[in-house]
Amino acid sequence: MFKFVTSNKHKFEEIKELGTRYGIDIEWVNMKYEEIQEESTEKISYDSCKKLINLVDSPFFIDDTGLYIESLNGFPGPYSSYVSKTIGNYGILKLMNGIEKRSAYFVTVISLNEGGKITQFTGKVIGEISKEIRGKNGFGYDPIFIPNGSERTFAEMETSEKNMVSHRSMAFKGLFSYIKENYNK
Ligand code: ITT
Ligand code: NA
Repeated sequence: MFKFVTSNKHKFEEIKELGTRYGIDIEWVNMKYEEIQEESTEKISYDSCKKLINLVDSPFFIDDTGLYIESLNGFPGPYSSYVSKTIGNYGILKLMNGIEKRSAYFVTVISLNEGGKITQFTGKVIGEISKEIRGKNGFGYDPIFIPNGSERTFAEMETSEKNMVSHRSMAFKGLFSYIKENYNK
């Protein structure tokens, strides 16, 4: 069975919902690991995966995600976790006060380890930062992110709706296709 190493219960719940639809069983390894401070989500994800090779049985994967706000030159990007814990969604809205150009995107980079061989899968969703905090579902930046084509924030959607368009679901579709092809499930 494939293991998903994350300290974030919400990430696991999203992936479980997707896995069920793809007929792939995922086991949660609830573990917090250190992340290097880097510019690229690919590098952070790769490095974290590599450090876990001797700590978790193969095959396993991790998910590294960042929110990139265009008018803030990509901030918080690789600092998404720290920024969420410090200034949070109110802080982001304050920084964006008076700014009309509100486009932003989420990127997820999954790194899969199979016996020391690492493969990556990327997903992205473009949208905009809302003008107020809206919705109770989801986690992190979900209450301030409206994906293109919707009027609602991710936090105003059910998990299954978020999974139709989200960065994470796009990356996992890549992973799940790979698993189906290579493990003949
Ligand atoms: P793990 O590293 O243990 O998986 P984490 O919550 O630290 O969990 P990330 O570093 O990938 O995960 O997340 C960076 C930040 O972005 C963090 O504050 C999350 O709350 C936020 N985030 C990640 N995915 C998100 C999503 O789908 N919707 C909203 N916010 C998200
Ligand atoms: Na993380």
